[in-house]
This record gives sequence, C-alpha cells and structure tokens, in this order.
Amino acid sequence: MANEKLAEIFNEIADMLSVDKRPTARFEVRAYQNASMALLSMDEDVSKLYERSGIDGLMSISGIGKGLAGKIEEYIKTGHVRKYDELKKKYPIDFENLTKIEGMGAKRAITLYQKLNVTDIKSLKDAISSHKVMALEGFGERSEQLLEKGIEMLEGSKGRMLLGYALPAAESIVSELLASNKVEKAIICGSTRRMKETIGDIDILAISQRPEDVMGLFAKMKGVSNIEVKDPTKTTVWLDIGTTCDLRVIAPESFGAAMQYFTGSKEHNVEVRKIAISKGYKLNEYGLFDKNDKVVSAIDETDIYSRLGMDWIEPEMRENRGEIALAKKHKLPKLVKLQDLKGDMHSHTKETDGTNTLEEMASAAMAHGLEYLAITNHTKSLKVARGMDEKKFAEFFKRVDALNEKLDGKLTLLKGAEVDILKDGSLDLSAAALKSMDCVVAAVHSGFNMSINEMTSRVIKAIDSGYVNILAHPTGRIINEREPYAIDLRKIAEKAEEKGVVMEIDSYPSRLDLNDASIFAIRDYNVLFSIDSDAHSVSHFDNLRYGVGMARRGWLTKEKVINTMPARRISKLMARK
Ligand code: DGT
Ligand code: CA
Ligand code: CA
Repeated sequence: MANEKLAEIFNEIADMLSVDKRPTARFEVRAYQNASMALLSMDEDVSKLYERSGIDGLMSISGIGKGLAGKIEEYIKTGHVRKYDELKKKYPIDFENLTKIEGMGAKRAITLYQKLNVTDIKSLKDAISSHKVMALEGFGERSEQLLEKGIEMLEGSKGRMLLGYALPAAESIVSELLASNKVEKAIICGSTRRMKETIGDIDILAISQRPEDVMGLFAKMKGVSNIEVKDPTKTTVWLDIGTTCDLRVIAPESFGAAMQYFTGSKEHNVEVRKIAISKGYKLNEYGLFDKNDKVVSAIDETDIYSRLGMDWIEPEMRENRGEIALAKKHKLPKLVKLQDLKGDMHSHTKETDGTNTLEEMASAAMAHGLEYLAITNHTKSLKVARGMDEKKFAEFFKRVDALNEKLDGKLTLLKGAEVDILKDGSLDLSAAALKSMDCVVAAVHSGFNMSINEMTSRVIKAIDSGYVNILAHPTGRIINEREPYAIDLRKIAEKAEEKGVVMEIDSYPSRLDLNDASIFAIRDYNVLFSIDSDAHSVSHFDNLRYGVGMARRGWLTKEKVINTMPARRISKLMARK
C-alpha cells in the first residue's frame, strides 16, 4: 500500500519543518503529522481511492486538505513528493533510525547535523566517543551519556519483537494453513506459545500428509518475503513485520513430542530430559523411547509429562523456575485465564489522550464480555496528554453517571483517574476530587531519572496518601525504548500490602508492566494485582491477553487478580480508600 510510504514521507517532512522559523511552520508540521496518522488509519489503499474518486476523494479523508491531497496525487503519479526531495537535500539525515533513540527528536537530530554533521547512528556514535556532543549548547555531559545509553538500548533490542505483534502474525499464519485444507493440525510453539514479552522468532508446527504443498503455500503467503531455509520438513521465512518464522511439518505420531520440544524453553527441556534419562528413557522431538528404542509416548504432550511422573505444565510456566518440582508433586497452581477477567480498571477516552468517546469505550468493553470498566483519564500536570483538572473531572463524571443510568447494569462504569505521582510524591488532584472517585489509579509519568531511594520514597509517599487504589505500570519501562526507572519493588510491595494497594499488570504490548519477573519476585507478598488494558482506543481491549500472559508467567491464580471479581465486590474493594 502507498499509505505507509506516504505516511513516512509526511512524518519526515514534519520532522524537517520542525526547525523552520516561519510563523506558519508550526501549523504545517501539525498538518503533515495529522495527515500521516490519517493515512495509517485508513483501510483502503489511497491510490485506489484516487483512481476511483480523484482529488476530491483524497480530500474526503479527514485531516487531508487541498494542499496535502495535491502532494498525495503527486506521489501516486510520479512516485515522488518534490517538497520532500528538496528538504531531504537540505537535511540528509536518517531520521527514522536516529529518532528511535530515547531522548532524540527531529530538532536535536537537525542540530547535530548542522553542528557536527551527524547523519546516522554511526556518525552519532563517533561524535559521542570524541565527546563533541557534550560541548554543544543545549546538550551537556548528561545528555551525551543518555544518548549513548539510548543507542546501546536500541542496538541491544534489535531482533526481538513485541509479543503483541508476533502473536497476531503467528495466529494468522496458523489460520491460513488450517483454511487451506492442506494441514490436519497447526499450532504455535516456541516463546510465542509461552507468551514471552518479546519473541526472537516465531515457531509453528503442522501435521500434513503433503509437506511439499504446505511449504509451497507458506512461501507464497501474504507478508512472507524472503525464504531463508527450505527443506521438505522445515522452512524458515522472513516476515514483513520484521521477524523470521520457522514452519515444521511433522509426522502425526510425534505431534506431542514435537510440541513439547519446540515449545521450550530450552532450560525447561533440559530438566525434563534429565528426568527421562533418570528413568532409563530417551526424549527428543520424535518421542519418548525406552532402552530398546521402542516408543513409550509421542502423540500427546500430556501423556509424555505423565509418563515422566509429572502433571502437564502450562506453557507460560516452562522456564525452569521450579515448575518441574511442583508438577512432580501434583501441586501446580491453577493459573488465571483471560476468560476469568470480568472488568478493566484502567482506560482512557477522547477527553485526554484516548481516541474514542466514553460511549464507544463502553460498547467495546461490553463486546469484550466485561461487566465493568474504570475510565481513568490523565490529570492536569500531564500536559502532553491534555490532563484534566478537578472541574473537568466533575463535569465528565456527570456524563459517566448519565451513561451508567442508560446502561442499566449491563456494564458498570467506574469513575476514576490515572493521577500523576508528582516528583515530591504528592498527587496531582485535590483530596476532595480523589475522594469523589470510584477508582484511583496512580502512576509516575515524569522525572524518571531519580535515584532508587528517591523514586521508592516518592511512590511510597503516594501509596501512603490513602487515596490510591492501584499503582499503574509500576516500573515505567517501555520495551526496547525506555529502561525501567530505579525502584525497589519489594519495598513497594510491602507498603502496598500494608495499605491494600493493588499492583497493576499493564497489558499494553510495549509496556507489560509489571512483567513476569517482577510479578514472580513479589508474588509471596500479600498483594493483589489488576490486569488492565490501559486502553487508549476500542481496539486495545484485545491487549488484555498479553497482561494475562504476564500474570500466568508470574504464576498468578485467579484469586490474586482483582478484576476477576464481580462488579459488586470490586466496588467494595475500591471503597476502602
Ligand atoms: P526465541 O525465539 O528466542 O524467542 O525463543 P524460543 O524459546 O522460541 O527459542 P527457539 O526459537 O530458538 O527454539 C524453539 C524451541 O525449540 C525452544 O524453546 C526449545 C527448543 N530448542 C531449541 N534449541 C534447543 C536445544 O538446543 N535443546 C533443547 N532441549 N531444546 C531446544
Ligand atoms: Ca522462537
Ligand atoms: Ca525458532
């Protein structure tokens, strides 16, 4: 589709215009950014739209006026946008990659180009290592160090993709395989089946009588580009979304053994194999065999575990963190499931940085089978998200009350806020406003660079206020972009236990915060968790399954998760503040 390419061009034009000093430039930047967003959210290819309805068709896209429609037309006809080419001559900068570095926006990239001739990550690295960046006005030593850290982070994360991108891609490959009638079974294995927060590559297994046909079909699927390995039973391809996918076709009789083997993790498998050996067996991807190479078990994964004296282990637990000992004692926890969730305690609407109305969010929550939804818009200090003050909340809550009445119990909307925890640990709304709410979610959104002691005291002070119900995204990390801030989660958990504050598992694919390791580390405290979508649009309720994945990887049962409770009990729990 031309949409993505054009969106990228418009975005870059906006970047390059951001240093333009003309008074009207600010509006142009906005217009290009909006047009870029509009193009990305369209389902139809703009060139098709243009073919059908010409320039008027283009102008019917919300956010696209006459000038921009002209640019789109120019691109469709010539493959170029002249304005872009001209600006690009002036600023031959790799904005796309440079601006991925934390702390690096378009303006800084342009300054670095003008002063130091930095055009890409390589030349930025050179400038940093010769300490030229810190000498620049507006940068300094701290800035230089942060940029260096940002580059390390970006490079370290290369190659691992968010579960939120990988899982839907894997699912669509599996459904296409199943729909083809060429396979009898197809399942996702590897880290994707284990719901790891990031995925190195996607692993899929299929059973088929016609492996060659299956591989042929796979290689031709939409989104599959480069075939890296191709043999009769294994094909590795590069997917357009930016990762590789292994597809293995296996014999029906070893399906369970292959599933067990390719689900991993490697560490889990090594332990399981040791148990097999101690019983005089051999275990591999083809099956469990006795001394005479006779098959003991192979078709069924559960049966393999059972022959080894264990209960079947949920994929999310297979990390060799003690699950094998529990499986032997038949003491595995019964993990929380997506279907257990009855509500969502964290969401946003158009009033702040969400994209949908209150009414739309409510219908989407119902469509996802939820019984209650807390609307928790941002508070006044968070200017970028158009945070609301006490008065705006009061007005907004009148609308929530009215909608609740209309909904007549089909969905209960909880009146809440995602209140900012300010640098000194105080909360960004008056006590009276906080008291009037059904659900107060609190979070840190600024001042990330504090020492561990300062940050821990800051958050503890917020919890101690007595107004907070839920601590949202407790470590502030953004996967592949921003490190968690320094915070002592055990001390936080101890305080949360004392005050009855709930710890959030934010399901947003780039957050997943708390993550599995953090949940695992504090699961022995008497704290409860809330698996929230942090939805900023109606489609984000689909993300809840990733939060559930983290909870399961942290071994949480339903009892530990507040939003598995019915609405009546949640209201009681929240009223304790
Ligand atoms: P990833 O792709 O880095 O996110 O992680 P995985 O766990 O998907 O790893 P991957 O794709 O390299 O291999 C898929 C599964 O195959 C892995 O989870 C366990 C199994 N496996 C791979 N190599 C070995 C190995 O050397 N020994 C054992 N026991 N299992 C292995
Ligand atoms: Ca993998
Ligand atoms: Ca693999």
